[in-house]
Amino acid sequence: MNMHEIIYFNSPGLAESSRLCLELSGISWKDTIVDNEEYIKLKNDDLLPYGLLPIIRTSQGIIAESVALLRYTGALAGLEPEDLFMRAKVDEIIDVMKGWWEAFTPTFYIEDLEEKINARRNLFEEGGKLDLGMNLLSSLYENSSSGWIANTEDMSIVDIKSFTDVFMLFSGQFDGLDKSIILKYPILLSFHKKMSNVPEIKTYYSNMKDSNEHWVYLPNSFDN
Ligand SMILES: N[C@@H](CCC(=O)N[C@@H](CS)C(=O)NCC(=O)O)C(=O)O
Repeated sequence: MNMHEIIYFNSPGLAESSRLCLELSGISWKDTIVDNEEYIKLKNDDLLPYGLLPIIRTSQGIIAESVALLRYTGALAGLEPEDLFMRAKVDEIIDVMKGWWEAFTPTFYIEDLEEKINARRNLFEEGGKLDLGMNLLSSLYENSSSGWIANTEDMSIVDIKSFTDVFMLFSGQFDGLDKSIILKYPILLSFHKKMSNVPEIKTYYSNMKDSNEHWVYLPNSFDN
C-alpha cells in the first residue's frame, strides 16, 4: 500500500503542520509517535538522514527536514500555489518564521527555570522578536484581500504552519508562556477561529481536547 508515515515525538513541534496537511490531503497516512529511546534506535539504525526528527517515509524513500515535509505534504493536499510567484511569497513567510524559532530555541537550553521563563516572556514583550512576529502575522492576515496569510487565492501551507506553530506556543507545554499572551493579538484569534473551524481540521482535533498539547487547535480554545 502506498502509505505515508510521519515519525516524530508526541508534541506538535516540527511535525504538526505536515500531519495536518496529510489529514487535509485525504490520502491514507500513519502517525507514528516515538519516545526518546525509539528515536535513538532510529538514529542508530541510520534511518534519519540528518540524525533528527521528524521524517516521513514514502514509497520512494525517507524525507527529512520539517519544511521539506511541509512542502511535500502540502503539495499532496493541494496547498502549494501553482503560480510560482505566489509559491515564493508563501515560502518567503515560512523563511521569516524560521527566524522566530531560532530566537525561541536557545531558551530550551537555559537551565535556571526563572531565567528560562524571563527569556521567553521577553520575546513577547513589546518589540521582542516574537511580539514583532505576532504583529507581522497579524498585519499580513489583516491586509490580505483573500483572507489567507500570503494573499493566496486559497489556503496554503503557510496558513497551516502559522496555525500549528503559533498556537502550540500557548498550550502551557513551554514554561513561561500561556494562553494570556495570545489574547494580546486579537487578529490572530480571528485567524484561529477561521482555521479551527475548517471542517476537516475541526474533525481531526475533535478527539484531542484532553491532550495537554493539542487542545489549542480546537475551536473556542482561547475564549475567556
Ligand atoms: N531543521 C530540522 C530540525 C529538527 C530537530 O531539531 N528535531 C529535534 C526535535 S524538534 C530532534 O530530533 N531532537 C532530537 C535530539 O536532538 O535529541 C527540521 O526542521 O526538521
